[in-house]
Amino acid sequence: MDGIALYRDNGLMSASLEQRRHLATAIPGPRSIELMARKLAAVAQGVGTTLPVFAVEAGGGIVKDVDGNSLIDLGSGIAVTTVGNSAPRVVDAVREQVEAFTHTCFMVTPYEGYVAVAEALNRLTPGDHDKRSALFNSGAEAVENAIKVARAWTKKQAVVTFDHAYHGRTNLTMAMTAKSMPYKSGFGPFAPEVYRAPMSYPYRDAAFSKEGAVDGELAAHRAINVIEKQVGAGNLAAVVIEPIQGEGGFIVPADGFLPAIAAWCTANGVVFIADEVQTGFARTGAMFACHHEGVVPDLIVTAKGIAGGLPLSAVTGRAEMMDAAHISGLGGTYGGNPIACAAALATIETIETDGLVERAREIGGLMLDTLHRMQADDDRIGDVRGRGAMIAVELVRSGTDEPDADLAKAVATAAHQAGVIVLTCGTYGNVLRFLPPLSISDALLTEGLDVVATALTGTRA
Ligand code: PLZ
Repeated sequence: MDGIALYRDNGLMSASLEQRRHLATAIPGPRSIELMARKLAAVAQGVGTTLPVFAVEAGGGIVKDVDGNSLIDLGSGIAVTTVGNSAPRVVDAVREQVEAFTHTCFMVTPYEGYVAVAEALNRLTPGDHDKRSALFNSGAEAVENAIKVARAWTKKQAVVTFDHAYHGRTNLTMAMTAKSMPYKSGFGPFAPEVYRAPMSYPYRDAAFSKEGAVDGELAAHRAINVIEKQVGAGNLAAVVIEPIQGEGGFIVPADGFLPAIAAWCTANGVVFIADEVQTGFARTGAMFACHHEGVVPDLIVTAKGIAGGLPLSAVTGRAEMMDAAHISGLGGTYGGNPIACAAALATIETIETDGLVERAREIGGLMLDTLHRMQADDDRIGDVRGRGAMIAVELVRSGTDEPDADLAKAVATAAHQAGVIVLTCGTYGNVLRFLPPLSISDALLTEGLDVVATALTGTRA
């Protein structure tokens, strides 16, 4: 059996953790309830919880909780455990590294793992130009560093991001993120020189212009017009965009939108930055989402799926731009930690050797089929969209395009109670998103989607 067939039939890790949904107690069970009481007493309430169960073990397509419940994982810890939780190669690499050394600080005494990760990123990211990479800890930190590089290279300051964008929770990335609640409200003042342009959002643009909804170049023209009039290329260091918006609602821009924005940036001396924190590393059925439209970003920001669950992020880009930051201008104590780098190398090897880009495409096909069938029977599914293993449904009030956040919440909660981890997102909070680990079997994935379908039908009663 080839690599993918093994994944399809059994999921990865099937030997050590039974790949079966099983409810031993109600969700949450008594031990989770106890732990939740401790959490409330010890952890700041600002740190929220999607599912009130505490995890003890995870792998393949399953997350097991403290009460012995086994849940189907359609969230991957927000698009992180793409190769699966505790993926075998990652576990071995981490174990070996943790026994050798845990930290020296790459800026003090460097080590090979960091360099090898940079080489892999330079090889795998779009474009065959000369590249350099720098490693950090979180997605937000990498986004901030991409802006530092763009400003150092262009000697300009302004940054453009888009409606529905999400780039993080630090001060600069809060300014770049669109949605106020819960990300920004009350936490200002925000970093200056951040401007917002209109996104191509086919499903919602259709309300204004049927043509504009499907014509990416037209939507890009609208955005470029705003950028030229409200900012001006002469002031603009960078345009930052998620090729498929994540937290904003899995918004796939109309074909031609990304290439047109990228081309405008190139023609105007503006650095084009792709934030592939959520879309990167095989998630969308390509190693990076930019590949789908042949877009070559100047800088690409990666994190999440890069290291199988260990905290690591990166900025990769044109050598001349990356090297515009002066010596010691970039860094941080933990950036490119050796354990995280070992995990990243094992993750990349797993994606490449086991054919996980292809597996993401298969998973996408299966999800789209199922969700389109659900949509045919239920006009509250306004839109089904996404690529690869990054698929969502946008829920609306029957017969309208009015967002229905209550419905999304009700369906997610019912799915949770039935033992399926599913996440919501979207500017309007009305999107159910599916981000299964690529280590899930077809059977578990199908069962998970069935549970969601039953949860949706149940809300009609
Ligand atoms: N850029 C495109 O999706 C993180 C956020 C979860 P960090 N998305 C999940 C939450 O509610 O905090 C994300 C992203 C894109 C940047 C980030 C930020 O990555 O690793 O969370 O800092």
